[in-house]
Amino acid sequence: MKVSKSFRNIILIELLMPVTLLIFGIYHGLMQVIYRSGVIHESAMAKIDYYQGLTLHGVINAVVLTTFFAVAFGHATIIFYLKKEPGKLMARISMWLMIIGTLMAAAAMFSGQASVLYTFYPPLMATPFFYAGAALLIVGSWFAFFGWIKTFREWKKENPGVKTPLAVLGTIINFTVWFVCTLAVAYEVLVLLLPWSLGFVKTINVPLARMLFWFFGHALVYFWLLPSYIMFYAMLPKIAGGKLYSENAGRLALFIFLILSVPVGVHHQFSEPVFEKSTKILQSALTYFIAIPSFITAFTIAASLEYAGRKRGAKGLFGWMKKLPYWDKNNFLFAYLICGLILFIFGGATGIVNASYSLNSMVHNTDWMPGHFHMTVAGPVFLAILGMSIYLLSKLTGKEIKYKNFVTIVPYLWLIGVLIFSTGLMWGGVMGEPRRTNLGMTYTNPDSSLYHPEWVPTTMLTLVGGIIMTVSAVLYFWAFFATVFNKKSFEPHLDFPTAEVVHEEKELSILNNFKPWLVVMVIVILVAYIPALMDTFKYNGPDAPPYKTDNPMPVDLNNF
Ligand code: HAS
Repeated sequence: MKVSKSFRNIILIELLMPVTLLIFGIYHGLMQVIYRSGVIHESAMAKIDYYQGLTLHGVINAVVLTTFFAVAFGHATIIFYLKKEPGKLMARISMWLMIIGTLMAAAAMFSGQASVLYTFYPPLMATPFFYAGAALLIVGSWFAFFGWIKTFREWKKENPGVKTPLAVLGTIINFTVWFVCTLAVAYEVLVLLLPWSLGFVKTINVPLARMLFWFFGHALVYFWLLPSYIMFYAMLPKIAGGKLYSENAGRLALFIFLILSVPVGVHHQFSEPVFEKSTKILQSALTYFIAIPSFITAFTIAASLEYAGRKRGAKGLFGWMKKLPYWDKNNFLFAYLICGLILFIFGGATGIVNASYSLNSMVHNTDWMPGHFHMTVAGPVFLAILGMSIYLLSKLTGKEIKYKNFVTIVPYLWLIGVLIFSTGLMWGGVMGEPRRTNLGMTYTNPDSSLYHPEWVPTTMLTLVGGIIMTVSAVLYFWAFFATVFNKKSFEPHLDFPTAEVVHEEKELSILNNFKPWLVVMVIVILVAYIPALMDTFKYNGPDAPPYKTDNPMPVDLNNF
């Protein structure tokens, strides 16, 4: 379908800006494995220190790229599946707020005034520019959502009784979760962090701030994930040459994400004494429930892929796996989505380990954790973003993709890289190797009295994986920017491969109605978070003064 020039430009800017910034994000990822494997024993390289680089890596890759992509992909799904363009004013306000916010946060990080990592936990303090920039990025994404709600309501009026398309259902659910969870982080930023970093108040309630962060922080991971799930359900079966096994299963999975994405944040805080045991056990149990929609997805998508394989002539129990279009460069999205799914098998299994209250105490704050999350956010999420970004770039500019061989090989290289990288991290993690630590300064430095020789092979393995991942990313950038500068060769348009269902299912009104799910969502959040909130006031110690990463003493606010 044709898309107006202004909307094409909005979507393209929202894809181009984060992919450009991603060059820095990937560079700092490589630097992480170099520092930590003890190849260098420095606290900084090219005047960017370890924590500054780690902050750039996390914020660019996990917050900026994902938020911009979710908005750009959201615009595209709403326009394509509802055949209507949302209001341009809202979309423009959204884009500009996100750009200004990102530039403010980037300036703060590059100038070394915000080395607080992507979780910006107090009592680490950043310049107010960083917090204000992060807030603008989030508020900007809300405006896009407000525009879609209006368009969606109009579509409903014009199409009474018609089922909401699956991709649109996923987009609306994703941004509803996002809106609710970002209210907490907006409160944290505007009411707690900004006044503190502006010097209006001297101290901060650390447990409250961290609890508000994780109210947002775990829902954030599903906000990252759901665009990939939309691609798995609505597009992958068609890309694979088959059909979707069950659309009702997809709808159910998406609605479960709506009710359970938020009330599980305390599972990031099991080791924090401020929460009562009962609060932790309740959120641990809810975390097991939030794995259910992913199990539903695993079975539904595997069945859809099996159907595709059999249609391509596969025989036997597992023969379908061999018949899928892994190397079809004119159908390269398949490679991105299947590699993401394979990584997610391991990412999901390690997540379930994390969710266990007792096992968590073994792995919390060790390298197991980045091992887990690189097989989730750097797995299905990142690969779907890469594949779909270059796909949309080509369609919306009317330019053929350059270096399709590179584009097709990227996800396989990335898959191999991440598997090696995460194995190194998790192997080290179960031996106590700490995360977020410049190991090369001490533990992997033979000249240090703290030298830990057993962490050398694990960090070396991580280095090998990290180098393969970097090579894969460089090939992607090569193809992406070559496509940007390619000549226009066809009429720009928007088109998504859209899966049909294997068999028509009974229409269940509950799977086409947001209201009951929204009510349950509010109830579950209140049940899970009222006790957590009470705990942060009941058991917090004295409020804390600010700190910076390079000094164990509190910051002198007059000289900050
Ligand atoms: Fe997690 C920590 C638990 C999913 C990201 N997680 C993190 C952090 C990040 C993150 C970034 O309970 C670190 C935050 C920090 O900086 O401290 N996580 C879970 C659980 C799940 C889970 C239970 N996480 C994710 C996803 C993420 C993500 C998704 C990003 C997108 N996670 C935790 C916990 C912690 C945690 C604790 C805190 C730990 C601590 O102590 O700090 C579940 O949602 C996972 C369910 C997934 C599955 C897998 C389904 C498999 C599928 C693939 C099927 C394959 C097919 C292909 C069909 C059950 C769908 C077949 C075809 C062939 C050809 C083979």
